Amino acid sequence: MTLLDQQETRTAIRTCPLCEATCGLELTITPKNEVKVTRGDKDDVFSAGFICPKGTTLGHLHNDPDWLRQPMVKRDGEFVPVTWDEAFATIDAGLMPLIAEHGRDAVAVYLGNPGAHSLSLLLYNRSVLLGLGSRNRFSASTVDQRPKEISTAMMFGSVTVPVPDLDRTDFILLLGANPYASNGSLCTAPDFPGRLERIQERGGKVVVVDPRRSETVEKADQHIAIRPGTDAHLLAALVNVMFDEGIADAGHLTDHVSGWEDLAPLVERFDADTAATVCGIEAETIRELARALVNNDKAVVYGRIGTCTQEFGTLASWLVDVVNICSGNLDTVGGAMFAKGATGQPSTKGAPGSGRGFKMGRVHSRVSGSPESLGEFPVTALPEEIETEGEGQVRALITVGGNPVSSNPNTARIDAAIGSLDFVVCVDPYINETTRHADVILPPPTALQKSHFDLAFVNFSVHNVANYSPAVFPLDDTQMDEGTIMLRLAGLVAGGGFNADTDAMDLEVAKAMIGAAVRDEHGNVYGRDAAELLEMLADRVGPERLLDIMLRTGPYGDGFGTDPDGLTLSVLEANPHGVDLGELEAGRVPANVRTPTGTIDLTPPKLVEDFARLVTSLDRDWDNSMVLVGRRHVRSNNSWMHNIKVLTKGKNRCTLQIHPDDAAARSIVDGAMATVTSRVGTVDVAVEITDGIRPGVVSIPHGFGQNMPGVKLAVATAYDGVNTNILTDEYFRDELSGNIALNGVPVEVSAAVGAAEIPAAG
Ligand SMILES: Nc1nc2c(c(=O)[nH]1)N[C@H]1C(S)=C(S)[C@@H](COP(=O)(O)OP(=O)(O)OC[C@H]3O[C@@H](n4cnc5c(=O)[nH]c(N)nc54)[C@H](O)[C@@H]3O)O[C@H]1N2
Ligand SMILES: Nc1nc2c(c(=O)[nH]1)N[C@H]1C(S)=C(S)[C@@H](COP(=O)(O)OP(=O)(O)OC[C@H]3O[C@@H](n4cnc5c(=O)[nH]c(N)nc54)[C@H](O)[C@@H]3O)O[C@H]1N2
Ligand code: SF4
Ligand SMILES: [Mo]
Repeated sequence: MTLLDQQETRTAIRTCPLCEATCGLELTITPKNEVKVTRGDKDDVFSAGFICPKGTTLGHLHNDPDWLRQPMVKRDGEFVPVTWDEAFATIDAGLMPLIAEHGRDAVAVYLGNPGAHSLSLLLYNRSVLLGLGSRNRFSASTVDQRPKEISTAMMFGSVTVPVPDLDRTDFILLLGANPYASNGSLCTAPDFPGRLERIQERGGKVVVVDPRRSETVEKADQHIAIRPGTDAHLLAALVNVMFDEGIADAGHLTDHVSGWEDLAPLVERFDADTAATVCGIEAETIRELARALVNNDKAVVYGRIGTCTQEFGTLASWLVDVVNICSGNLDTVGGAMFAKGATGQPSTKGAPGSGRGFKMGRVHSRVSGSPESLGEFPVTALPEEIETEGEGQVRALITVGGNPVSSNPNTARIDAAIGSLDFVVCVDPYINETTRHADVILPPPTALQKSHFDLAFVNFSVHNVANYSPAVFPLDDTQMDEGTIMLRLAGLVAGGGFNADTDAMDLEVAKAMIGAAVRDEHGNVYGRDAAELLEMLADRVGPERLLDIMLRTGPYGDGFGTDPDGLTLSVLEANPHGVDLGELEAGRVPANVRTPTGTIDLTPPKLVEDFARLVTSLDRDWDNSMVLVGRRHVRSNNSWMHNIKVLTKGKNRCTLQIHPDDAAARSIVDGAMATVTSRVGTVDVAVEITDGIRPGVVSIPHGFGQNMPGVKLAVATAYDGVNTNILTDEYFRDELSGNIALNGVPVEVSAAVGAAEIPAAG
């Protein structure tokens, strides 16, 4: 390296947008704009230097030759690069006649997971949804956390998810979560594993409920190898034991809950012995757990994807919070607590202590009558809406940062359904399983070309912080920023033509946001002159202007000058390592409750109704079948990071984990192929025999099998793997929410006919 190089090499500090842990990173950038080193930012107020293998690859992603830098239009079956004007004109010509003829519901929207990690998408998705005006909205939330959103909204009046107070608890019970692989979810905690280890270092205990001996289990003090899909039974039994032994006590919440008297009768049949048989665990384990949760001053239950994406997902999600309340551990230090995000959330807006509450099922999907929740239908209803003819049939699809062909259940069906559509638009950087069906692909810039603020995850954080990162690299001439893509699409679908005035639209979004803030009589700018406030933001446009409004009117905000020490975007810009807003506070209830009664509803009617299903299931023959569950690996990210060579090298990770007894009974050999069949499909997959999985359970990770015709992911396509969603079943779902059950899927497993040794992935 020459001296000149050294002088011009620069450092960039930014938050990693790849998962929910929100780690601060330090990137060393050469004068040629190459990312030379990526390490954890040791001065980050939250992550203090932590980084995982994925976090080191932001530069690889930025340079991935398969990442599209220019819009693509399909002509004669081939994608050709075009200008943005051509791309939007093609969408205008394809989509608007369909809308004119068949109405707005003929166009469905699917919002994927990266949207929760993108500032621009979080701010501008809504413009597209409003501009389009279709009732057919879908998202990855219903292959994920929707049950938890629904259960907390029913209990607290708005989506208000309590998080485990990881840094202060002395006893944590984790169900269906493997933070050593996932780095945590609905619980934002950089270095989640380190935080768990510190619980043990201070003499506390980590207990994990998981049918597999996961990486988290390996480090835990106790493993409860539950039968998949029976977490709600276990949790109901914990409530049963607490009442039965007379130790249930809501503590300081006693006067702020309703339905307490109804709990014991509700869970009456879930005594420890009965539940133990269903869950396939020891009754005494359940009793000991119940006592430990009550007797420990700082104890908490945390449930994640294994508890959501299963047959009783909403019940399990609800019971996690019920158990926390019954053991006196909700809204207390070391228990389950509420984050106070810097940009405000429903539980910090409007009148403290009560609200309009939550409603779902206000409309139902056309074909199967699946209920709407949070303005969306469950994705389990998407294929039938495309296939079934009649008024309101879905004929076109807009995907935004989503890969439903890979991530949604019953791949064969969703793939054929999307393939049959008249028009498909994808806001997506890759040509993958879903976007190969697109007529037009609108690629966003890479993460390093976008500014970042975790609008979503500050609301699930185990410590209140705020970090803003400016873009590291400018856009290429052929690129468009993601917010502008969305606004232009919004203007188009609203009928404004292919070349909407996005600056004017952006100003309208800002005006609407300020308008709402000055009308909120409980807010910090109530009654102020909206035009004057807008004038104070004159230097800012786009996502930064909206973010500044949210920060300044948020719980720590400067109120546009009323509190000179308050938070603004300028403050965050001056503090690249983040601003520490303090530990989570106890005693947020009842101020953050938004139910009409002002109390936490322990027994929401829809959940009590659904509980009947759980009771009926007690009589099922649970030992009857082999079931499939999923898993994650720290070096992968759903379906879209298998194209990064450094993450995919090493041994094949897309294997069928099976217990030695189950393998022996089927003459299945380690390293050979097995055939797995469900109601909807069959796959042949490489076998990994391990006693780290419960007998009767097999596991395949998702996001693999990216070798469908037309996919342009050079590295991912070459990887030996299968798509486990060929097996998952759109009609095996949590009835209340319509959320998919990805875990506990009944399957049959046998040795593959003519099975050959599978080569290791390169
Ligand atoms: N490296 C990496 N990180 C990720 C992702 C990724 O793909 N890769 N994805 C991100 C996303 S989108 C999410 S939502 C989060 C998810 O984050 P987590 O919720 O931590 O998800 P997993 O790591 O899949 O761990 C789920 C565990 O549940 C277990 N399990 C399966 N069925 C059951 C059941 O019925 N009951 C119980 N108790 N356990 C069960 C599985 O064996 C598995 O160990 O991770 C995020 N982080
Ligand atoms: N069997 C099984 N299936 C599962 C799961 C499981 O545990 N088991 N997990 C489920 C869960 S938790 C989730 S969240 C879903 C995820 O479901 P999806 O969100 O549908 O799928 P992803 O694989 O996350 O794909 C994300 C897409 O976004 C694109 N993308 C990446 N970055 C950006 C960006 O910055 N902007 C835009 N516009 N696009 C971008 C990628 O190219 C990709 O096409 O999968 C679910 N599916
Ligand atoms: S844990 Fe998540 S946020 Fe942290 S570096 Fe890894 S991918 Fe990025
Ligand atoms: Mo997810």
